[in-house]
Amino acid sequence: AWTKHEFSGFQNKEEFEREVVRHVETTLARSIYNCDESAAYSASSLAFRDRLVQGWNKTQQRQTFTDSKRIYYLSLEFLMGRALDNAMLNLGAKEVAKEGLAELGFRIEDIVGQEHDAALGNGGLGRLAACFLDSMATLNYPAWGYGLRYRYGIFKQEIIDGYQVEVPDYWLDFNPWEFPRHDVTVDIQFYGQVRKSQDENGKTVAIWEGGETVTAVAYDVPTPGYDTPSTNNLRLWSSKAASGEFDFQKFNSGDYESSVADQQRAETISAVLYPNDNLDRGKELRIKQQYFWVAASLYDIVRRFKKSKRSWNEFPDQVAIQLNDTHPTLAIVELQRILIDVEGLEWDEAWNIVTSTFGYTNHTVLPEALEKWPVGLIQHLLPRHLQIIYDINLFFLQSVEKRFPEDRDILRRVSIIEESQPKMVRMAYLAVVGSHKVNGVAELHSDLIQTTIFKDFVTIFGEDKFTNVTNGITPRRWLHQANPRLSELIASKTGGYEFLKDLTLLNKLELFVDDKTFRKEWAEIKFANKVRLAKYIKSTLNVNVNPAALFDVQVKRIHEYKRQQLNIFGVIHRYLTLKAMSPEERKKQQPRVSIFGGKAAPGYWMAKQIIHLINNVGGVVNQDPDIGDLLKVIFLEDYNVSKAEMIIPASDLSEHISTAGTEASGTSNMKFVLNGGLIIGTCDGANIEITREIGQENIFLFGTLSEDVEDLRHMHTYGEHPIDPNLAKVFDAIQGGMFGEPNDFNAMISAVRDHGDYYLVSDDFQSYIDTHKMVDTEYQNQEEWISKCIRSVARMGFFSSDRCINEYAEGIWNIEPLAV
Ligand code: 26V
Repeated sequence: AWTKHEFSGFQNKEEFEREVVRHVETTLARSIYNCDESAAYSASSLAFRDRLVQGWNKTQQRQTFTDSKRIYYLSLEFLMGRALDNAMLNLGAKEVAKEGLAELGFRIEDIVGQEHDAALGNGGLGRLAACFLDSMATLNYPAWGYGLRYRYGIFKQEIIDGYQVEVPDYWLDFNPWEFPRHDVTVDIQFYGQVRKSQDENGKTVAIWEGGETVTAVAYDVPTPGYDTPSTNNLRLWSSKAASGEFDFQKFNSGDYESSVADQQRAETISAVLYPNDNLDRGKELRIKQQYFWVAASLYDIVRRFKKSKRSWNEFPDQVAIQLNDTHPTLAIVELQRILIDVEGLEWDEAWNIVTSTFGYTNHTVLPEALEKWPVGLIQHLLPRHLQIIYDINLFFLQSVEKRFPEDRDILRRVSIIEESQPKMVRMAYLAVVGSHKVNGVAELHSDLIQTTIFKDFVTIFGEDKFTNVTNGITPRRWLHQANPRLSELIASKTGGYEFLKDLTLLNKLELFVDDKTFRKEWAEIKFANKVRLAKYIKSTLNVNVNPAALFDVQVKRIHEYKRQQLNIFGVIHRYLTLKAMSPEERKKQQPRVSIFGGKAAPGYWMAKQIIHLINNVGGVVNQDPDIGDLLKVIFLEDYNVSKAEMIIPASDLSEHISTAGTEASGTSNMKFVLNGGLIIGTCDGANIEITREIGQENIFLFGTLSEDVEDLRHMHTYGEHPIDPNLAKVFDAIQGGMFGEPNDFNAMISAVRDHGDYYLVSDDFQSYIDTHKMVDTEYQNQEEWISKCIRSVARMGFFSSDRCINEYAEGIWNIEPLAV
């Protein structure tokens, strides 16, 4: 009723139905009388795809015609989730599709539910890239995403006997959202040798020759903006054997097997997404992926630039490249190589162009997550690139030495080459040296990188090179798509769906905080979302949960720094407390459902133990007749984007409880608040800015501050540190066998008790428990709770990824929207 879409995919349901029927009968070659949900999904997608392609072609033509500056977002991960629902909403034709599908005998949720998630990412970093694509298209920026077309996305998680088991995610069986471009290919070279030679002017040039070649094939995915014809391109590269490499000689001489093996080896490069492992070190295939993708993308970008016949010094006026973490850092080296070895520019001129083109976003300060590659491996795989890295480092260190002759240690500290055994290339340092701007993803995180890992570089390059761009989320997917009823209610109070394009309009909701019917509808929507999740829990886990209980949710990758162990220890404490109460006393307690979800990296043993403990606790608590509805513990299998869309709107309270200073930003914290849930959290990442925006009375903060973490860790190592007494009782219960074989959890307990409690679980335990008590009390006052939720949502405008993209565009990319 509130839709006022300027740009619409289908005029009416008849038009949509005609297109669906046409695709069923012609593209799918099936009878409409034999059309099941899967076929209806395929045909609906193809119908919408046709509409997307129209806007897409126009957008690309216009970008070419106006020859404006483009932004290229290089990311090894794009966690897109489902595309059909998003296309329907962005094209303003979901209502029409719903009615059309109903006439054909389908419910739209069932059809949308047929789609397999595009899960080409690990977590926050990959989902951020997907939100950015949505915002860049919506704001009409001329932007391209570049990534890898993995045959297998992030693994699927099964829980068997309480343990995580990984299953491959083969997702490409039928994917209507990609367009293979078999004519857009790039040959990528690996290995070989470098020879010095003289060019016609007698100048010494490097020639990289020999080795092997793998071909990159482009697959294009249209990414539509909301309520605009702008549709940008996400180009994903797939690897295949270069035509010369599929050795016909071998083939003909009967060596068929080794010829096929060569082919498979080439295809391996884009075969599988790496799950963030516990330690990010040294896999040759991973660096091959990085170079393959970066080299193909740069070739494409340079090819497009050269068509304009401009001079090279105009390159940074036409091209901005953003590096999503250090994964694409070789792009810096590759562009320098192209400019000096292929295009014949002088080093300094080339380096000026390179550094003006790149921006680098850092997403973590955790030392074990900072990328380093053995020098020997790069030497072997990319011999010319290693020479260039050494030259970049030489010139950089020379300039540093000149400016800081008195600092005897600085060269060792800032060198791109770590003089360890073996020597390593520090990718983050290379990214800093090769970019004109470096940004963190929340204020605290940006401050931390400037005072810790990049401190010396701030001294060398000056403060202006370092900046903050606080992350954001797209309200189209994370409010309108995930929570259509709440979106509609907001639209009815803020003057239509304009807030989806200008999220600060949410502030109009504050006027209605005391409006009785509004509040009632608000509460009904939350309840309905909880009922839906309760049904899902019943159908998948056969556990009954009471939708009137407080739903307490922690869904994110499992990692010690995110502290799911703190959460489950807190749940055990709650269970022990309830068990110790008299039945009368128990009746006064606030019923809770503790909901967990998330994947552990396959090689991260401790994370897998945490999942096991959560499941074992659920197994005991959920059966306990003393407890009933007072406490349920749920682990939802295979958390992913489409499940997030169901879970997040059903939360009353969500947990963002990382050890202060470890979570760069977090983005699910924003999604939960935007959907009318409150959060319990530490003073970490974007929690701090969320608090500033919504008011500290609307958030449950607890725990150590980041500036105190180091001292506490020092005390753990060198001083006395008695364990928190309530936590000790929890450990006793586990070790007494209350939740299965106690030895299974020795390592988890030892990490806290005997090995320095690096993540400060014991230090924060009491304040965590106390804060949960406050939550219980406040939840009992539903009227006040709802007021807090409404006020919070009203103040969340800042966290739109549209604001975030505008900041990148102005502060880093120097690029403007293209009028449509
Ligand atoms: C990677 C690894 C790799 C192995 C060792 C353990 C470890 C720990 C963390 C990471 C994260 C790498 C980068 C990343 O994904 N950062 C996330 O980026 C999000 C978007 O900016 C942000 O919201 C998250 O806070 C941040 O963890």
